[in-house]
Amino acid sequence: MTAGRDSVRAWAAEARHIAVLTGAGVSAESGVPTFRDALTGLWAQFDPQELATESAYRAHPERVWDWYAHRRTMLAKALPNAGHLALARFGQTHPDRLTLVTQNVDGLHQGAGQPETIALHGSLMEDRWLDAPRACCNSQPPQEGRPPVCATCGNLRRPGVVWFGENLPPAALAAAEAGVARCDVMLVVGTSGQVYPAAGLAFAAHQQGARVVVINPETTELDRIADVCLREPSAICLPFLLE
Ligand code: BJW
Repeated sequence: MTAGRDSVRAWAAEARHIAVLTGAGVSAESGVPTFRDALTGLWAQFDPQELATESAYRAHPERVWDWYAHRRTMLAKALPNAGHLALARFGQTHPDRLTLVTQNVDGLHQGAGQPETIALHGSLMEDRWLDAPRACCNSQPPQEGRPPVCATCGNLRRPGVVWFGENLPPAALAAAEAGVARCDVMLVVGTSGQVYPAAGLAFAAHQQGARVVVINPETTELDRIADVCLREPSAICLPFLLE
């Protein structure tokens, strides 16, 4: 693997279509914690099975709702960083040449000016009904509470994110797959590549012959299919590659 950041910059400039898959690391420089970083990642402090599954929510709705409420509060202070902004500027300048797919639920790509971002794992800033809403759920606003509940049937609001064991939004996954199918360069940025089906998008790009570039200060599960691994923070690397 001899190509470096200058080669990748040239590939990006020449590419017909670039697919980008981002993960939590792209927001690390905005102060948003990742999941799996050994010291600072959310899963270093919390057990995902006790927080990021539907069964955990049904068992302990207050605990899980509070954890998400805390993360929402933290996120309210976060701003897009130079990596988000570089991607957004590229998308604005070359709207037909970019498919931006994120696993992040923080809305920072959209906030940077890329509203077409495909959000595979939902949004931390939204919520929805846990069970299919009945007429009573929609005819009156949910009570204030933690979590909000329909006063008539007891249905709960839940965070609008995708938990383990849940299907990804079908339209988002289909749009991501279609964008990847068009790409000749794929940037895999700030993700450990451990979570599927998102990580499978990089394998699809590799199998169709696209150049795959991993941007991450650490090693990842996807390095073995990468043409190049750039061991840099994304807020430094992406502006160099795309501007
Ligand atoms: C930097 C940096 C800087 C730091 N610059 N980089 C196939 C094989 C095996 C398992 C499965 C499979 N298919 C499905 C599964 C099961 C499961 C899964 O993948 N499990 C694996 C973990 C083993 N997948 C699912 O359950 C998915 N659903 C599904 O497949 O449905 C079908 C189904 C139905 C029924 C039964 C089974 C299957 C859903 C996955 C949902 C993931 N949800 C979460 C939580 C969202 C809500 C919340 O926020 O609380 O999504 S988990 C968490 O991981 C979050 C993330 O989006 C996701 C990915 O994490 P990410 O972004 O990669 O973060 P990290 O922390 O892992 O990595 C950060 C990286 O950044 C690191 O590498 C750093 O080095 C780097 N970094 N600073 C650049 N400055």
